[in-house]
Amino acid sequence: MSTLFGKIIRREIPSDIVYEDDLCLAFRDINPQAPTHVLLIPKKEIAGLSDAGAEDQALLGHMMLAAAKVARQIGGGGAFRVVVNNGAEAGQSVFHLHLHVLAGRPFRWPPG
Ligand code: DGP
Repeated sequence: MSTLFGKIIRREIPSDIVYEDDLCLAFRDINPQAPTHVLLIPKKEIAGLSDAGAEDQALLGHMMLAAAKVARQIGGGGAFRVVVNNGAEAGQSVFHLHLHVLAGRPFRWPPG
């Protein structure tokens, strides 16, 4: 089922896109939790990480490398955090798989 991130991929709603390749798209989060807060999504519509299958192995690896590339390019060159919320109880609100790429401030552990 298509979500609003599907609409962002198809340019049906605007977003501040910072990276794109044939498999994924990255754009700034509308509600940033850090000076740099980018969402990296696969163009393939996968609802969440637990819905990915063995056929998505290369895609998921590609996304991790793309997240690091985005963090290097716009994250200021310092530390960064990558987060996947999987399921409503873990904080997922948009059911199209996405990596949160956060940078530009110190991060605490454990996360809330
Ligand atoms: P999550 O809660 O992990 O499912 O993260 C969803 C994120 O999506 C949340 O941080 C806010 C962001 N978001 C929701 N709607 C939009 C939108 O229309 N545009 C952009 N750029 N981000 C959005």
